[in-house]
Amino acid sequence: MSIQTVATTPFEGQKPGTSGLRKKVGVFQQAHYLENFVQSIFDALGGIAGKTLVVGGDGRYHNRAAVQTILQMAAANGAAKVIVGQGGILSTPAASCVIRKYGTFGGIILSASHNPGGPDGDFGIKYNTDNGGPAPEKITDAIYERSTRITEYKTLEAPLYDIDTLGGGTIGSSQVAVIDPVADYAELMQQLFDFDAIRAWFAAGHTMQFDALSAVSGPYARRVIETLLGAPAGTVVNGEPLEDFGGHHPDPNPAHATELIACMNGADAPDFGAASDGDADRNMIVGRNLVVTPSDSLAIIAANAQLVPGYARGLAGVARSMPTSCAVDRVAAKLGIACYETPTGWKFFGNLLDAGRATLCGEESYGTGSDHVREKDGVWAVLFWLNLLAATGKSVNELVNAHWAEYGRNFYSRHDYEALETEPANGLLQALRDKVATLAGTKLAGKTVQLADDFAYDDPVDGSHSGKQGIRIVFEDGSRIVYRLSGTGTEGATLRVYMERYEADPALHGLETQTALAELIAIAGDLADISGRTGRSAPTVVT
Ligand code: VG1
Ligand code: CO
Repeated sequence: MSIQTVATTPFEGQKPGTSGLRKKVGVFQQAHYLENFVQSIFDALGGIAGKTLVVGGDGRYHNRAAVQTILQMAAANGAAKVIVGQGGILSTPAASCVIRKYGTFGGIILSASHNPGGPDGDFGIKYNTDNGGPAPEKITDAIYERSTRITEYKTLEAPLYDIDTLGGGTIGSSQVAVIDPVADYAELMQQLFDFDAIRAWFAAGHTMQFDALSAVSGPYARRVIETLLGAPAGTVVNGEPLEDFGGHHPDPNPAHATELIACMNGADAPDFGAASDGDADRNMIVGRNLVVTPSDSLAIIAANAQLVPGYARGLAGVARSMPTSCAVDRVAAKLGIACYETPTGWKFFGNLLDAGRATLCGEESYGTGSDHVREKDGVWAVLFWLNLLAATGKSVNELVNAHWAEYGRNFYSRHDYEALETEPANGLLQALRDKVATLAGTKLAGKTVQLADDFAYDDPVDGSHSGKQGIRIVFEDGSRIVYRLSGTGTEGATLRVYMERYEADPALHGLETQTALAELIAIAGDLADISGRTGRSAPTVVT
């Protein structure tokens, strides 16, 4: 085995987006492409000599090959040790858990999350720091900067390492530990939730369907929900992680998790339905004929956290991304705790969690989590709901309706326009940016605009500034429209339009969401001239 220094030239566009670098598999398969990015990570960190890294991914196509590349490069760059999930598998929250538990320098997570997989699908890579969370912008900027100037990378000429057999070994002069990808995570879950109560809930005959969408949550959900909590075998469906997710689009929302929705709307639906995404950091919570919006889920979790052992001590604060509905703000106000509003992307929660300012965090995009790790966590959210069901004896529908009765309902929807041409999409956003300066105080379709801006965030912990995080239009009645471009897509541009309206009157809580938001949807379309600028008469995905 010898260390090779390979000459290379920069690739364009190795700029991490909302959550790491995501590209088509074919892009990653180009000679030197992955190597350039991995070396840029190592260089931006000041080298990894003597350090311990965690490596794993969601098992999608190219995961195994990428793990081998990273092992060889870590060894050539002098890493003391690499901890790898067996088979190259680690869900995103499990990777965060392992980094924290073993106090490693950081970790590399291989995933394109909810994006489809397979040879024609997407692949992705991101770096997480020693707190277990996604690298903050100053590090991702440094990685990108390095990638634009890279001239060489180091790798080890070595046979493929056996990542399927548990245990220790060496590659070059680095140690390798192949670990059970589920064990540490399952142990952490047992510290947070009332497993006895949930076991009793299942033993009493309650039923559940967890749809893993053939992605990485399968092994985690099976071990925790079936093995440890005693749910019958078969509770977890599509539980085998497949390289192409069995053709599923592994995004847990009503548009993509159609099998689960059909099941939960059926005559003999189970009591509880849930799904998770490609890398198991997202979750969807479903009752009979009811999908709980992620924003409501965050609010309900916050409002009932005292029922869950790991959170019974109370919440330091809560945080949500800007486009996420304000439902949790009402809970925070009632609890008398802080509520932070951050830009989209989990990396912005890290400082708040580290500083003990927030205990729970959430995003409208089916992401919920807490200070137990530094990623959003799909299986954790499902266990939280199971704990609430077990502790209250109530159904999902009862919990949601009681929440709305107490706090009012924030009707909420996101409209995605996918695979737009980049130029017109950028033009649409720029035109809005130009408009917002003069919108406050004016009326749109009879509604007075209270605030209009391009959201910017000043991190209260380290003072870092993040601008241009989305156009928001807030009306005097508290309803909102938000526009932003996705930072995780791999094809053209994706425009996301978010609409929210608060309704206090319980008599109106049963309205259908799109009906309840019709006025705002019309204003959003007109203000941005969505159909004129994009040529689309309807969104691609409505959630
Ligand atoms: C999307 C979501 C965002 C989430 C991000 C990563 O980003 O909107 O809330 O944090 O995906 O989630 P964007 O830039 O496409 O809107 V995951 O599960 O893809 O790591
Ligand atoms: Co994900």
